[in-house]
Amino acid sequence: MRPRIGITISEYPEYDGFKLRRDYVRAVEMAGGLPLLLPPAGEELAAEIAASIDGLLLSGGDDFLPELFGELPEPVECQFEPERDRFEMALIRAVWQRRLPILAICRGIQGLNIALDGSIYQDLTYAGFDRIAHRQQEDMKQGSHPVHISDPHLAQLLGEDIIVNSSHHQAIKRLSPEFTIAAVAPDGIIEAIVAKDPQRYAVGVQWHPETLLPVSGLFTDFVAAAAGQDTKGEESDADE
Ligand SMILES: [Mn+2]
Repeated sequence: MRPRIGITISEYPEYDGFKLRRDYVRAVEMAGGLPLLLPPAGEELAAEIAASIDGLLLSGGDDFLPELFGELPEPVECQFEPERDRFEMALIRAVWQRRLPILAICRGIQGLNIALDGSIYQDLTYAGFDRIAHRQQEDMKQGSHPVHISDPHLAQLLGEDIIVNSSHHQAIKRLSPEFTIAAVAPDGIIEAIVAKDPQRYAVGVQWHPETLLPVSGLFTDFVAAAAGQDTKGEESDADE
């Protein structure tokens, strides 16, 4: 049986529906996972949904409401997904409690950080970060800015100095106490985080590995963790 990978999806108010770029589904499938889409639902369903998956992939999307991290809105242009925000906060905390593997992409890394007591910059330009274009003009199939990866496990998978794609105007401000910085851009923006607890698999990246081919090592590593084959060698399969 393939590990069941729950993938969060975006609100699509124009259609009174939901949407997801197919790259996420393709990457999970190619990495050996069973992709299952998780639309925003009632917060009270989060625990039950967490109990029915083996790993959580937090996909990209629009901006988080500032009230979720205790800030008033700044005069910046944002697009919000309030229903999705509420559901994802509950889902992330339920999945965290179950200690399931998590891979968080773009909006996902921000949500993971917010749900576990971190905060984000509401707009990088407004916050004074203007040295690097984190909203690249290039196609997302190619990279645009460098990141330095300091986490040994991610560096082994991806390399220490790599070029990533970038399509975000927000980023982590106050890091959640549950995480360690795993990669930074030259302007100091946090581009990846990993769980402090080595017994947990939780990786967040600010870039979009799902659009890069061949399928990123991040996905195979995450799906293997969800399958219970810990690639870090710190947990044994016999634990369950
Ligand atoms: Mn970036």
